[in-house]
Amino acid sequence: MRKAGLLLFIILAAQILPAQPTETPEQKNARMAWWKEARFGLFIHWGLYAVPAGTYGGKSNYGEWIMEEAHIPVAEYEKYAAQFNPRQFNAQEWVTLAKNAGMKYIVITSKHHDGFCLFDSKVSDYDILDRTPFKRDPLQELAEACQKEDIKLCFYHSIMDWHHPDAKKERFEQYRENYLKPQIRELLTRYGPIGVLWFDGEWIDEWTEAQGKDLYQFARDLQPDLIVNNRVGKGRNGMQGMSSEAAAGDFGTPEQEILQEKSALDWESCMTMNNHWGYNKNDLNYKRASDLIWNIADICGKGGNYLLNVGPTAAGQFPEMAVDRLKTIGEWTKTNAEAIYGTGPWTYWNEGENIRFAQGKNGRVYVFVRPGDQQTTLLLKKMMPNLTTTVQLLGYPENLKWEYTANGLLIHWPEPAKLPFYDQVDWTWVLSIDGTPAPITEKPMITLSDNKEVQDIVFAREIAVEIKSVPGSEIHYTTDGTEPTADSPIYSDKLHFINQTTLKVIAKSPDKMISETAVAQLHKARYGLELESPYAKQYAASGPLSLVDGRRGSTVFTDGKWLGFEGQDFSAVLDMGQVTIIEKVGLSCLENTGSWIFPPVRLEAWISDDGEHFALGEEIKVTPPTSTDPTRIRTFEIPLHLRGRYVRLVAVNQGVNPAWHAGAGGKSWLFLDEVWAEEKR
Ligand code: FHN
Repeated sequence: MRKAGLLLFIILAAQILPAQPTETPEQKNARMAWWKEARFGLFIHWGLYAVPAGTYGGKSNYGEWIMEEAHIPVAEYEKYAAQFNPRQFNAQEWVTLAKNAGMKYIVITSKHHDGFCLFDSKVSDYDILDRTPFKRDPLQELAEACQKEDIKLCFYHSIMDWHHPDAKKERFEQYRENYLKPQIRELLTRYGPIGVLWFDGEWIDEWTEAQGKDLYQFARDLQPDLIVNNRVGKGRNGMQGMSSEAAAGDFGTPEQEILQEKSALDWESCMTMNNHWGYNKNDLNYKRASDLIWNIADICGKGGNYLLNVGPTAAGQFPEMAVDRLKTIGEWTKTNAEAIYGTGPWTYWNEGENIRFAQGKNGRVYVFVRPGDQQTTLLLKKMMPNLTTTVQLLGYPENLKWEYTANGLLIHWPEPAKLPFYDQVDWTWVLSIDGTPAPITEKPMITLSDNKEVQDIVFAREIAVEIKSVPGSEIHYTTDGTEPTADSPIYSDKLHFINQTTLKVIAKSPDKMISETAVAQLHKARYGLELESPYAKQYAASGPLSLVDGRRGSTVFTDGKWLGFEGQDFSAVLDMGQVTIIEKVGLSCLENTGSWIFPPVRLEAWISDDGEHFALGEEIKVTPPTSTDPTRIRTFEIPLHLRGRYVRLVAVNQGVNPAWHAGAGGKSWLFLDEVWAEEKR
């Protein structure tokens, strides 16, 4: 009886206790060490979408989303599999190109959103072995080549799946338990040690943070040393990519962007070389190698990793323009390896726009410099030399001359023709210096009278700001956007503004270096505006006055410039300040139906002299979209030529997504930025 009781206790305990003891920070750091050291990896988006190569139905701007964006029926899309026969695929060649570029790991799409598996899955026949004439497992061949070249093999795997019939709504649990997790098991038990599982497509309504935590643990139980990105759960903050530390996943994933400042968190910026992740034969808009190199420098200064993407062709080759850039990058990483791998953020991460710092384990500070053409000297204000300081330029045979002046460390630059890579445009050179951080005055803070910090604000008629700094420091400022210096006006009391202003402020304590510059953009609203409809807090821009600050949102709906209205009409009253002839009113909105963002179905303009009694001036109807077209910004204007002081602008939301839409019946969004009224000149 006792034995049975003990056995029962062990079984019950196994169900309750976590599969693995909670990892200590030291254990996590040990697990992440190779990844942090690696700094630079290759992203590969490869699949059936390489067959149409971006073109379908007379349009040619597609990438790996072609099945969704071109509304290709599943049965038709599946036919690409019979054409997918990458005879020129050579795993060794791909791995060698990555290694010679200085990349230490490769993340390849084992399955993207289209559901096609680039490996031989036993839980599906929608894979490269069963559906294509290729009959080989490229992931197996890559695993062998990566092992041979000491490159970490990693997999990108999409949670979202447009092909599997269960991957939505009430049958999603069956998909997750009987398909998604079994495939993760295949990927983690068949190809040897895997460096990273890079999840994506987590934004779907069916996926939850709890499922993410479960999938994270499921994967780590299969390979305890595995690293998993933060898209395994729902913690990601849009394309900015970072999440709270409590969220599932080991690192943040900024996409097509780099963090604004250094971060002590683990993060990796993923970017394309051109404008598409998947191969688009018409997209020749590749970034310059020197710009891709500067991204590495910028990321080194901010303590992150760089995952740079290539979209191979259906024949199995990297596009020539991608190969060209990988080779140039490789020359740079080879020369500057000691500044890239295993370094971390220094005390300061930058000095202006064209200097980044990184700290080496050897105590030396690396300075990434992207100078102008006629560079003869370089002034570093944030670094103090020692008596024995040497300044080396990596790849250059002699130490550089320097002197320490009142303004900082002045370094004499070699003659251009003597520089390594001197013929490259906008090149990044790297210095190695055994200097120490110069003491710097703490950055001042620009606040409103309620002590709320101001960085970017819209005001109606006037605004007053105060500047706070460390006691004993002198505060200097400019209001024309120029950089303040010790010769700029001294701040003594509250500043008042009635016009658009860029306020820049520095502080200077005795025996310390001038502080970083604090900047506040003060935007004056072009009109009085009273917003009459509630907007979503997660799409609030800088508040209602963002609609009349003259700045427009981009096509990225998460850029912080748009006001979002979920299932809600928009209504606001513009105050022209006096009775006048109002020629027209207008607004700009975002159309991104893939993200449930639709244009209004009707616009109305109502006029009033007193702000109380309004009469309908004009209304226009808008034809709703009938398909998911590329994201665009749309502008609408209503001609009025009417006398009045106030104009109420109403934009009627279509309410719910139309029947043709993947999210049919869901609440439609209105994203608006900039509403305006034009007076008779
Ligand atoms: O939808 C995907 C996209 O196709 C691509 O895979 C990128 C790469 O990170 N991730 C998603 C968009 O955020």
